[in-house]
Amino acid sequence: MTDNAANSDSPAAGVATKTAADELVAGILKRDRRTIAKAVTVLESLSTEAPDLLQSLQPHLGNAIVVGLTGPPGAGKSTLVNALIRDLRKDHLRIGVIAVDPSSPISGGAILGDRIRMTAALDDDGVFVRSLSSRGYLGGLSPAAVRIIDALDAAAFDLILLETVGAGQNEIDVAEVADIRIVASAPGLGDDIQAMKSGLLEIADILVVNKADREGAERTLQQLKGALSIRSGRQSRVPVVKTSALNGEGIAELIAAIQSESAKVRAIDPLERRRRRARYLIARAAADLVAERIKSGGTGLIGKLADEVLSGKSSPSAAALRILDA
Ligand SMILES: Nc1nc2c(ncn2[C@@H]2O[C@H](COP(=O)(O)OP(=O)(O)OP(=O)(O)O)[C@@H](O)[C@H]2O)c(=O)[nH]1
Ligand SMILES: [Mg+2]
Repeated sequence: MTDNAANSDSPAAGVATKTAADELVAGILKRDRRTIAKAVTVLESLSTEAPDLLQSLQPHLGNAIVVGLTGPPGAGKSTLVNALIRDLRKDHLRIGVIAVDPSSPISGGAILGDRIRMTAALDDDGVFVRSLSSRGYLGGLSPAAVRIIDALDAAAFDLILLETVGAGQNEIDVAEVADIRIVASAPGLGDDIQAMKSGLLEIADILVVNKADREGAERTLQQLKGALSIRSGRQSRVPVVKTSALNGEGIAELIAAIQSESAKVRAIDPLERRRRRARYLIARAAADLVAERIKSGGTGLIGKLADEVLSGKSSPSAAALRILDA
């Protein structure tokens, strides 16, 4: 993938991309499905019109609520998305879906699977689904997802469901850009609770035990409740919902939990919610840059601190703080 944005340096190219961006925005505001798809592709691949498009979208943002749905591979996230779409459409809510395809070997076939399951809604103008592959994004997967959120927000989707596998940090990060975070688990994934570790429990606003129709669901539910009960503050009050995405059990309760969280999100200034996403993107970029500098810097302060960490005189965090304060 190349960064075509560099081509827009000449004044003529600037005018052309501005016009192209305005046309895209006009189509998005009319909720034209093909234009939305085109705009999403422009933002996904950061093509020439992307910077102008992002700017032109700004006055039309702030309505959508982004719901991150994450959890171990095979927990039933895509099936849950499908079940949620089915029920939410009964209330005429417009639903956008960004599915970050898993690359895990456990569910290697899921890319096609997700498309097939979700295409049930493809002739419905109130639903838009885009799958993103986990690799090859200029500037990273999370920034690509955040850009796409803007296009779907302007296209008046009320809820944007962001499905990611809670496996690597990048995927958890994607869920961090959400206004509401749902973490799904299911019995029989091996290490039930273990699978929820690596920070997943901590980020959840709503916990789901899916596959309620399977043996062991009640045990997983009790394990999760047990894990929450020893936590304090907000985490101890996180609702745990048992669902069967296959037969629809518990989906109404899950939607009620989402609505209850949405009410809290609506009380926050939309600009502040978008600023949080921007801060997150800057923090990510900063972390990458700082790490690169530190890893390549062998002399000066960094070299001295490396020796101190090596000898046990400084801890890595104490050394990091000294670099930030320098
Ligand atoms: N019995 C039962 N099976 C389910 C349920 N929900 C999903 N499944 C099945 O579990 C398998 C995985 O479902 P997916 O929806 O692809 O799971 P996922 O979490 O999206 O998986 P990845 O995207 O690969 O991480 C599929 O075979 C589903 O049919 C459920 O409630 N009950
Ligand atoms: Mg999936």
